[in-house]
Amino acid sequence: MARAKMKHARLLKTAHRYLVGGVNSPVRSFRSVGGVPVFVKKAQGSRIHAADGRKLIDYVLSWGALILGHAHPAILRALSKAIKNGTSYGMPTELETQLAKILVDAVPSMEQVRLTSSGTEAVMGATRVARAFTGRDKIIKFEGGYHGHADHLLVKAGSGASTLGTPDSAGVPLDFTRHTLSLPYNDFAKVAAAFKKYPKEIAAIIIEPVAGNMGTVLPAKGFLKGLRKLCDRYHALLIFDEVMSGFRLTYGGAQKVFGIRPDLTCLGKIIGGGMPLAAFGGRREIMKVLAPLGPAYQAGTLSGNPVAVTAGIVTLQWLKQHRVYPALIERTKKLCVGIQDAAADAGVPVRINFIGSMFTVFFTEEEVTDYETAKSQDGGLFRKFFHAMLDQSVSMAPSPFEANFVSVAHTDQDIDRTLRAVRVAFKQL
Ligand code: KE4
Repeated sequence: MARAKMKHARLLKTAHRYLVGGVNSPVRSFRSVGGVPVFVKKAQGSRIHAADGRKLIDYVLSWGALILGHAHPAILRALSKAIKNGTSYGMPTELETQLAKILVDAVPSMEQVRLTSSGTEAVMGATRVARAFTGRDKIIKFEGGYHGHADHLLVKAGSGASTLGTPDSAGVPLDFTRHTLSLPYNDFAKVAAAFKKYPKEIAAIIIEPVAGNMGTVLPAKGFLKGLRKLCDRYHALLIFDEVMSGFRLTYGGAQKVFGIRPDLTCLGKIIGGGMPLAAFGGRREIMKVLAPLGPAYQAGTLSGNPVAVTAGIVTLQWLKQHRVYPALIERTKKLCVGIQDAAADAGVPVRINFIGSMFTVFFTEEEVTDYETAKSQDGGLFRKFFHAMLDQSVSMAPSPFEANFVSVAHTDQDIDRTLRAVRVAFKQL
């Protein structure tokens, strides 16, 4: 193991010279868990091939994008053909219309969509459309919710229902967040109070219908329905940020599972099949405020490029044709119940939140229903567990505030092997 870590340390040292923190996205740096990040050489199915030669069972899966597993043959075949036609034209293609139709057919609340290259851009577009459509400025988000790194959504947790946002990042002017209210997830009373305080000023609520960025946290019974009613009552829009949950729980959005129809939906990750592609969309009457039809500007050089769109089309067609969800959900449940049983046998306090094929192991006795309770977990235990699993060649999300994912490429043998590693890891805590 020491040699493996030295290999990554050497790669990190060189990376540090040219890349800030040696990475292109902070969470990959292992800052939350300590130690040296794993550099990957390649990946296949449920495995990543680390630079040190080890093959790790992967539950990060490019942060949820790879529901079919790494380097899926159908995607590779389609990409190798598509790339021969060029990589990007900056002009419309039939492929984009085909993907848009697939999304509209799969997500009934989306009558029209706009494709982007990242979830951040999709959320930026959706919140701008909501503000343009309603003519209002304020946005409600939830503590522990992450919607990409747009200035106005990098907001510190609010202390009260009507506390206007303060930046949660350097470089974000106070003015840019003063229209953002950040409230506790699952706290309906606080949301109702905010609408009471600002009855004609709130453009939208943006929420992860299943939270994944405080760890996996499910909406309380009736919470999403309550938000829908408040938005209807105060003529605000309900935005579901399904960048992570879209096509993760079922074919379409979590909105189908919970039976709630948002006004706007953001998608990403899975819909790009591992390529840079995201989307936002909603009712035609709302989306028509968007340029070139309306006054709300949004654009992107590589938006809807044929290579990324091809990966998205193949992924979504595969998900629709192969009915992958029942087995995927069953396998995820087997893993999570197995971890819970192992924790009980080892006397380790854990709470596991899981839905569809996403899960988080929280080292706490408390039920985790929001960011506060997510923060009650024992970070030290998490770090030890994370590294004990990595030392046994199981790669999990390197942060206690993230979700893990299972792909259709994960076999029962992978799950059994993971559970054996879990039992060893719990003994080391
Ligand atoms: P991107 O800009 O990273 O494509 O998407 C932003 C985003 C928006 N909405 C939700 C619900 C998301 O989960 C994300 C991005 N998720 C993180 C993982 N928690 C991406 C990983 C990273 O930041 O490196």
